[in-house]
Parts: sequence; structure tokens; C-alpha cells
Amino acid sequence: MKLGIIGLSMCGKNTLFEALTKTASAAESRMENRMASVRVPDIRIDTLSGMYQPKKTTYAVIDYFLPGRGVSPDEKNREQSVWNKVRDSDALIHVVRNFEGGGFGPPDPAADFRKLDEELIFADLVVADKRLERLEADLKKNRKIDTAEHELVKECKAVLDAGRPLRRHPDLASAPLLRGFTFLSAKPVLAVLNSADQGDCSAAGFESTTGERGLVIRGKVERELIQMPEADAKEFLAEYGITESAMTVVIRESYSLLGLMSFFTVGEDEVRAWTIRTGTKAVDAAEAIHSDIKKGFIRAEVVSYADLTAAGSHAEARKKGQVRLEGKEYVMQDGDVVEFRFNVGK
Ligand SMILES: Nc1nc2c(ncn2[C@@H]2O[C@H](COP(=O)(O)OP(=O)(O)OP(=O)(O)O)[C@@H](O)[C@H]2O)c(=O)[nH]1
Ligand SMILES: [Mg+2]
Repeated sequence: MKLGIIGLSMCGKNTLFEALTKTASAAESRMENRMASVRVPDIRIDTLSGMYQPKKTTYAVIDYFLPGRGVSPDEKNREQSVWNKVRDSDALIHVVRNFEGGGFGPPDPAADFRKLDEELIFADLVVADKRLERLEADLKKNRKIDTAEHELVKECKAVLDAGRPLRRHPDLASAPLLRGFTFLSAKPVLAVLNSADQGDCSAAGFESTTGERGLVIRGKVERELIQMPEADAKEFLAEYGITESAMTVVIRESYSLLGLMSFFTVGEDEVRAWTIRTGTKAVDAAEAIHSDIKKGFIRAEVVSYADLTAAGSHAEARKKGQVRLEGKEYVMQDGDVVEFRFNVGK
């Protein structure tokens, strides 16, 4: 799962990327692509790890991608290349400036967000128009076309022409026939308001103006944390009146933005979080671990995280009848602790 970071120039994309991924770069490397995997903090994994004392503890991870701006001298080309690079991202983090200084006037995060969002909409419109032209040329030549696709692309064009992002239309944003177009405005987006080091700030105004979810961070403060020992970092955060690093919140929100959830496997060897989409069935969840488990699936033994930790052990939970046997069609729930029973394939 990959999130692409976008934002207008000088809004703090590098700063956020480095704070999130705890990777400092020696030189300002805005030309190069940067990518890093980040652990999804999960207190449930910490608790399970405490219970089982495994040799290894594995958290869920998310990849963050910061596209380089490329070296083309032409601004339009540079933009185009950034858009092409984030096309395969599963969702976008849209950073907006919410601090003053550096030669910029007072911030207007809602206006900045809208400005870049319009560019996404426009880039999608170019793609939709090109496809429509092609389909209509084929129609004229009496070639057979996929009329369902034709209708869908026309619908997209109408939405985009009205200046609306496709993500507001879940039926279009998730249509399998449109997947190949990798429309940018169809991707889920999380707005990150990069705010001044001090002073009140809230995302309420931004959210009511744009209708988008917004998270407030203090990027520069967070960026300074990454090179500090943990104890110093805590003290430093306290000085700014921050109790928990906003990066933890950004990572958690990215996870749910993607419609993801975790199930767990536990044991002496490893306590581990596995990432699946909400609504995944047991037999497909098994595949997250290994395709052989899916092939030879017999059943899943499932206990909820809450029941397991309240009971104190798997054996106790079993005595209480909280360990359920579930079949292939069972819809996995966030926090399920699972053991799969399966035949080893021939
Ligand atoms: N005051 C203040 N300055 C910030 C903040 N975040 C970033 N900056 C400064 O703004 C400048 C740009 O930050 P970057 O993180 O490089 O922004 P960017 O979006 O990657 O910039 P480009 O790649 O040039 O578009 C740097 O000088 C940062 O130190 C912030 O929260 N507060
Ligand atoms: Mg940059």
C-alpha cells in the first residue's frame, strides 16, 4: 500500500516526508524520488507481544512516496511527470501550507488545496477526453466498442467538467472498468495542514470550506524530533504542548483512509499484524499470509483481540467459548486473532 505525497511548492512536503519516515537527507533532494516504509503504530501489537513474548514482533507497514520534481526546465512538463509518478499510489496525502513566512503571506489552506485539486481534476479531464475521442472515432467507423465503458467515461467527464473530483462519486471512483485510467481525483485524499510552530490552529474551517478531512501538524517541529533521543523528544513535544507526535495520527489516518484493517497471528515465534481491506473474507485473508493456506483452507480459528486480552490467554478464551471456528466466507473483523487450519497441498 502506497501513499503519494503532493502539494504546492514550498508547502512542506519534504519536511513531512522526513518527519513521517524519520529519514533525513543530507542535501535538499527535491529532484529525486523518495520512498520509505513506515510502521503503523498499534498498541494491540504491543499488548500481544507482551503476552506472548515472541522472538519477533511485526507491525503493519505503509509506504510513503515523495515524487521528485524532475529536471525538465519546463514547469508544465515537471508537473506532468509528478502526476505520472503518483498514478500508482493507492491514496494521496495533500500537504497545504498553514504557516506564514519564507516570503509567503498569510496562509489560506482551503484555497491552496482547491488550487492543486483543480490540477488533478484537469489532468483527469485530459485523460477522459482522450479516451472519449478514441471511442467516438471507433463508433464512427462502425467498430465495436464497450458501451458500458463509454457511458462511464462520459459520466466522469460530466463530473470533471463541473469541477468536481471523482472521489466524491464512489461508484465512479471504484468502477472496475475505469481502473486502468488511474484517475488522480478518484484517489482517497488526506489533507495535512502544515502549521506554524506555535499558536492555535484547527482544521475545522478548512474542513467546512472544502468538505475534506484535514489533519493539523506542525511539520517543522516534528521534523526536528527525528534526530533527538526519545526522552529529549518527549520533553521537546511537551514544550510545544503536543502530547503525541502528529505523525502517529497521520500514519493511523492513512491506514483507515485506504480502507485497511489488521488481523493478527500470535505465537512464540512471532506476533504479527497482517493488512487486509475492510470486508475481506477469511479465505482471502489467508492469502495475505501464503497462497497455500488459501488453497488448502479448512477453517479459521478466530478470537477477537478484546476477548483474548480480557481472558489473558488463548486457553482461557477457549474455555469461555470465545474461540470460534469460522469458514471461508467469514468476513474478517478488525483485531481478529486468527489461526488458519489448512491442508498442505499436493
Ligand atoms: N515556519 C515554518 N516553516 C516551514 C514549515 N514546514 C516547512 N517549512 C519551511 O518551508 C520551506 C519548504 O519546506 P519543504 O519541506 O522543503 O517544502 P516542499 O513542499 O518540499 O518544497 P518544494 O519541494 O520546494 O516544493 C523550508 O524552508 C522549510 O524549513 C513549518 O511548519 N513552519
Ligand atoms: Mg520538496
